[in-house]
Order: sequence, then structure tokens, then C-alpha cells
Amino acid sequence: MNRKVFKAENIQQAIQNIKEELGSDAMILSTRKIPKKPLDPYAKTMFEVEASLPQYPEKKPEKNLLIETIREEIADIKDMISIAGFGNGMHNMVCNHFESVGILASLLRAGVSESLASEIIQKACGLMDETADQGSKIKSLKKHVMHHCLSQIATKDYFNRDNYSGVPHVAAFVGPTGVGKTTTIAKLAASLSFQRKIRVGLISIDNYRVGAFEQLKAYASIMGLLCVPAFSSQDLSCALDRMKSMDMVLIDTAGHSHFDKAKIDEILQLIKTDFRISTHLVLSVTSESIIMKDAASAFSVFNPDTVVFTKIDETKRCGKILDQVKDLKLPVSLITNGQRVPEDLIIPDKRRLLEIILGKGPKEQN
Ligand SMILES: Nc1nc2c(ncn2[C@@H]2O[C@H](COP(=O)(O)OP(=O)(O)OP(=O)(O)O)[C@@H](O)[C@H]2O)c(=O)[nH]1
Ligand SMILES: [Mg+2]
Repeated sequence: MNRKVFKAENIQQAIQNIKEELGSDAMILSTRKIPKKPLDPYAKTMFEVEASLPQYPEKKPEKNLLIETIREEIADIKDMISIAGFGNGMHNMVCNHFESVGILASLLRAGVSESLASEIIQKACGLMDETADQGSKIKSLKKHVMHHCLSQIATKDYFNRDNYSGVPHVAAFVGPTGVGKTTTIAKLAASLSFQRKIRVGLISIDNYRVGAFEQLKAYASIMGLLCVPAFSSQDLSCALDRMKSMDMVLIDTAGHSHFDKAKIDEILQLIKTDFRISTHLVLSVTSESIIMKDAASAFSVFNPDTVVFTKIDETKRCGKILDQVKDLKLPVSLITNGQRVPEDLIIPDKRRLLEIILGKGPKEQN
């Protein structure tokens, strides 16, 4: 404690001196009258006052701050626990770059695979300024992770009016059973004809499932769109001829298991016409990553132009989209987020796609 003794002819003067030197918050510790010396009985009466600088109690963190700190620590512990289940490489990385724990855990929680998440974090850590403080490191890590993810994804507004050149643009949707091909076509047809004012025709070449044509026809009738079936290449050429005045023709195909190469090949033969037909691979994010991968590989015979991800409303782990697009190297044209026709359709840009991948709640996606 910073103590000091002040001497003056009276207490008031001593206190005045204390205030001037130590400030008005100084603490008086003791006062006393200085005894006169026996040899100098006529000396002036003097006083001694001992004072010190004020002692401020240590500021206790405010309640909210305390709760926030506890929350952050619990989140860190949870993140550590979630990472504890992963492989050794992950542990080493986290030990070397402790600031990456939170970001790594959130990538894993979002459904990004262990290998891709650690690859992204490792790259981001390599770009980080090691000498910066913890807060700045986390900020820069987040920034590098975002940049890296953005560099891995591509989107394409494929069904834009700018893409029309006088002849109808013909687009076929292919993919495994039940992923949402027909429903997505209905949503897209509505969006193109009512919002973008594009003339749309629909063709179903699904001669496999009972009622498949009727399903598409029902949507077309509601929207007042032309919809015809075509069960052979000749049928399809005729149907496309009939639709020459359209800007866009959407073709619905039968869904097949990705193991059924023969059935997939049938569709391929069916759509071989004189018309240029773009293809769009439809994958549901409710499928396991490995199944999506196998399906994408089986349907790669179509050489798809874009990929469509459906049913993002049914999972909180859309991070698996990042794994798929990294491997497929295809732009994402559409995302669907519910059963409502035509509402539940997103034509994403890169930022929107990244938000979806990193796990914005499904209800916020609309
Ligand atoms: N939750 C949810 N369900 C969807 C979505 N898209 C489609 N569905 C539902 O998935 C089911 C199958 O949809 P379809 O459009 O018939 O799928 P498909 O790929 O045409 O099926 P097949 O022609 O039999 O291969 C239906 O019940 C749709 O309502 C979506 O984005 N979210
Ligand atoms: Mg269908």
C-alpha cells in the first residue's frame, strides 16, 4: 500500500496537503499530535497524519459477463468432446491450433466430413498470423475458412432468361428414386412462367412408375402449361417439335437406383435426340454422403451441367453439400427446402449456398 506521513500545524492543513498530493479519495490511516521535545518546550504544536492512496475493491465481472464467460467455456468443452470422437489427426491439429476448436466443431456439426473439415482448417491455420492474440487468430481463421469454402463452391442460375437463344432450351432432370425430381420441375416451371415470364413446356419420359405422368400433368394443369408424355426417342423428338415456340422445356425422367446401370442407360438412350438437352443431377441431402457420392457417380454418364440439392428442410447437416460439390466440380443450380409447390425452391448465389452449407436453420431458408 502506498502510505505517506504528512506533517502540518493543524489537522485541516495536513488533510489539505494530502488531498493535493494523493487526491481527494486518499484514505486517512491515522492522526496524532507530535509530542514536543523536552528541550524545546516552546516549539510549535505539530500534527502527523498518515494517509494512503485509495484502495479500490477488485471489480467483480457483471452477472451477464460472467454467464457469457461460463457459456463460452461450456461451448469450448462441448466442442472438445465432439472432436474427441474423431481420429488422431484431428487431435493433433486441435492441440497445435487450439483456436481452431470452435470453428472445426461447427463445420463437423454442420455435416462437413471429418477429412474435408480438417483439410479446410489446416489450410486456414497455415494462413494465420501466429503472433496475433487469440481473439484476432479466431477472427482471421473464420475469414480464411469462409474464403476457402467459397472457393470450393459454384452456383449457376441456369434457368435465366439470358440463356435463351431463339430455340427452346431443353433441360432434363435425372437422379435416384424419390429425390424430388418431379416436384422440383413443378416448382421451377411455376417460377419460370410466373416470375420470369418465360414460356415453359413440360415432358415426362417416366414410363416406369404408374401415375408418374399424371403427377406432372396435374401440376401442369394447375399452372396452365403444356405437358406431354414421351416414351421413346421418336416420341421425344415429336414432343420437342411441338414445343418449338417455348423458351424452355423441362423433361422429367424416371428415378432409378444408382445400382441399376441398365435402367440409367435406358434414359440416356431415350434422351439422345437431335436436340441439345442439358442435364441436371438431382440429389437429396437426406441421403448419406456415400450414397450421394455413388449416385452421382452412376448418373455421371449424363455428364450433368448442374446439380440440384433437395430436401434441405429435412436435415441439419447440409455441410455434406460441400463434400459433394468439391468432388463433383459442378455448379449448384437449385436447392429445394420443402414440399410446397411452388414456394419451396431456392435459386442460390454463392453466399446463400454457403449459409445453407454452414447450417442456417431450415425455417430461415425461405
Ligand atoms: N421435405 C421435402 N420433401 C420434398 C422436397 N422435394 C420433394 N419432396 C417430396 O419427396 C417426395 C418425392 O417427390 P417426387 O418429386 O415425386 O420425387 P421424384 O424424384 O420425382 O420420384 P420418382 O419419380 O419416383 O423417382 C414427395 O413426397 C415430395 O413432396 C423437399 O424439398 N423437401
Ligand atoms: Mg418423379
